[in-house]
Amino acid sequence: MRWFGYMIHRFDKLATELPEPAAPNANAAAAVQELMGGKFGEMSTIMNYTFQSFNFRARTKFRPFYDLVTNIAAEEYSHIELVAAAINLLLTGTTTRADRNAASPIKTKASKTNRIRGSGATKNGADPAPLVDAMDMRNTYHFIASGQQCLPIDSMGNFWTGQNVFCSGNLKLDLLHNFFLECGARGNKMRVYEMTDDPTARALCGFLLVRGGVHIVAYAKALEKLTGADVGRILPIPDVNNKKFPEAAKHEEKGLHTIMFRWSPEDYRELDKIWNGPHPEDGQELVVEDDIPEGAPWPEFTEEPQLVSPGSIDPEMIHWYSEALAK
Ligand code: MN3
Repeated sequence: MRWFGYMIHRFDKLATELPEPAAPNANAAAAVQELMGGKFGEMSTIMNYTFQSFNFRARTKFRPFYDLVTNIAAEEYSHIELVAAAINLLLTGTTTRADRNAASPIKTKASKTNRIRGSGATKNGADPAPLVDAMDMRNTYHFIASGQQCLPIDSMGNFWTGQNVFCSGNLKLDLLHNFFLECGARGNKMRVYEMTDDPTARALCGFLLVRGGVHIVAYAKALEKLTGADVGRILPIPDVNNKKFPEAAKHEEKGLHTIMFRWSPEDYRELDKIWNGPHPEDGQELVVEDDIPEGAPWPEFTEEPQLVSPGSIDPEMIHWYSEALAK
């Protein structure tokens, strides 16, 4: 098998480790959706840079710029994955676990309308509603359209749209857009951070502030190399340094804000023509690393039987699987 001929090389790892939520938190998950499917979310960054890379003209002449946009597009995949994992961690356990297929009848709290005050019992023997808590959650798609999982939507439940992709074909304009997109994304991350003190959401925002910060500096440097303008002088946008956020500062202490990873074993060799010199905010030297980060394991997401998620499995298949494992 020849690994390096494939277009996409995927690893079953997350970009960074996410802690368990302090408690299940569906409304924090709804807020974090902005970082997935919002106008400035990770779906927008990946699709903007992907389309710009597909459409890039005169690649030989503008090789460092092509390499930069294309390489950053690859990193954005890991950001979509990480946002998904954070949302799914926050949603796990947000409704009462109950299995309608279980031998004994499901025992959960009664729905609000049928509840007998202070008893947990229902009037007239009404069937309990294990998803009743979802009635008060900001995003009911999480419980109706998915099994308490992320969707390609923003924090208000609007589905992501290709209208968020800007791809003018003019390099200066596209780079200026990308710089603006990353600054807008940064503003959104900061505000989601300020909305919740949940450790999962804040770890996500902290990491994305650092890696998104790399992309802000990358597009600033690209505009500088293309035009001579000193774009780095207007940073940070918005006007708070990443080091003010503890979950971002811990990554910057290890220099994560100075590294451009090369997301290919063979290609994108000219990143260092743009990614070089001092970081515009703290003056540390920028470096291209030829290896991608090791990553962290995906969390194991518990079954949610009240949503029949993931549902049952053929007993013979379980038997076959346990036999195969025993060998
Ligand atoms: Mn990103």
